[in-house]
Amino acid sequence: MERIQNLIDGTLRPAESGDWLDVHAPATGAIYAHLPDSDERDVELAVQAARKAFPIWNKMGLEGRSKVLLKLAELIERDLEHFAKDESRDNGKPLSLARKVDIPRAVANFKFFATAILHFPSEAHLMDDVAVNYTDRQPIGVVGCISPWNLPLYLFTWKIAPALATGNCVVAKPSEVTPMTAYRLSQLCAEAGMPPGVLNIVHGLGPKVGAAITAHPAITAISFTGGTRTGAEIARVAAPMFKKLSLELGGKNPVVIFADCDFEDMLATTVRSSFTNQGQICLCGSRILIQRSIYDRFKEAFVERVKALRVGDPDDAASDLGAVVSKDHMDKVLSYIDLAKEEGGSVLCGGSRVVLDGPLKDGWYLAPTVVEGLDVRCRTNQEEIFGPVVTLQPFDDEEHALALANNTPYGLAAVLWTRDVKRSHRMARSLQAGIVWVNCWMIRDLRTPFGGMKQSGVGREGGVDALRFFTEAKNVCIRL
Ligand code: TXE
Repeated sequence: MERIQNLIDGTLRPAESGDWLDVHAPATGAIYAHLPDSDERDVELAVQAARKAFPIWNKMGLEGRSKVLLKLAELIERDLEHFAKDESRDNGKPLSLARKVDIPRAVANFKFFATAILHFPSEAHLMDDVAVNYTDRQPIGVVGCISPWNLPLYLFTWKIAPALATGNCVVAKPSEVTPMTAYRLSQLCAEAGMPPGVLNIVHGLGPKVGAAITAHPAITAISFTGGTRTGAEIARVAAPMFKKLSLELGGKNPVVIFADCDFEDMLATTVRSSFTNQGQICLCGSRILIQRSIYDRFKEAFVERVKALRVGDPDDAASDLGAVVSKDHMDKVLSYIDLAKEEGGSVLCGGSRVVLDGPLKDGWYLAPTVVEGLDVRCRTNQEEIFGPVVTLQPFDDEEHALALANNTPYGLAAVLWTRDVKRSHRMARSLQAGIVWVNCWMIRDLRTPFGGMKQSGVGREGGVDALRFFTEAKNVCIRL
């Protein structure tokens, strides 16, 4: 059975503790690998290596760093099929999705930031006959990147690529639930020409490794994506240490459907925005709000489409949904379906575990589930479920739609369906969300600011925002 290793100071090595944790394949429920059960000793070694590497990495300059990151992108692209298979096995997502979205996006993250850094502008401010100011953006030093299990390599690289491009050295922790593709990446760093210690990957549990990264005084900035509760814990420890923090947390995203939308386009996209990656994307729309005049038409057509979705072997190209990421997570989602019923909801389709045949019989599969009849304030409509479960609610007019859409503690994304241009502008301004998609979903331009309002997070990543987050701005003022 394969043993995943930490990457510290350019060396692949086990945890200092010598202990191992199990890695499961969600498709079968079986243990298929082990990962190091690291702790603060491994984080300390990683920090020391990163500090040592910092001047070397900076001396390579923009061009030198850009070349290494582009090479890394090229190597992932070369091994795309292996990466996609590993991602699907580790996470349970359909192989077709890993091949089409996850791994190409990891490649794109490296390419984007490797070139963005070459075009990163700085400002100058001239004061008449007095002085000139310019902004010098320097790397921070050693930064921490902590990532989740839903889009493992995609989100891991979304953090480490800008951190490295701007000249920082990184101590990174992938999710213990899905560590495999970050390990594969660590096997390519030397081939890409990355000096030892520039990127360190410490595997293990959040409360041990993640907490040690958060508390380490030499790690002065932390980029985190994960649950809101974990984000609050990180902020509790890091804020009094005055660390820079970027927190990308959960969502409870509304999909607002007006009667004047392109119905067929909306229907097909809403099936995707509900159930892609088994609903385990922070950007999935989990509360579908439908204008009352088309509520019944939508419900009938949507439920018919959802019933036709195939839950199956992630390796089978015909599977629309694979397995959810863990048994714990499956149980959590099932408990929310029970809660929805207790709260008075009617399950229109799905609502249970799916048991497949043969070697997949113990895998963690859930039927895509649609619930209606719930009040906006109930827990099912307020808390993040993060699985293949959506609720339907009718609304009367724009004002009512907004009241429902904004009535959660979250504010990550919103989807709006209408052919009325003026309404789309009005609604987009008033929806409390970091991103509003109008007549589309999941179109991502890496130059745009990405992040959430309210309990969906603090700060923005992507494009210039990421480059700014991972640098310290210094105003240099020179007397004329
Ligand atoms: O995430 P955690 P979990 C949501 C989703 C899900 C819930 C819990 O609703 O059901 O969060 O998921 C590390 N200090 N999202 O528990 O624990 C952990 O090891 C530092 C939304 O799996 O937040 C992992 O690497 N780090 C989300 C990372 O944090 C800690 C994606 C995220 O795991 C830590 C995932 C600690 N004390 C879950 N404890 C999104 N926004 O996309 C854990 N970690």
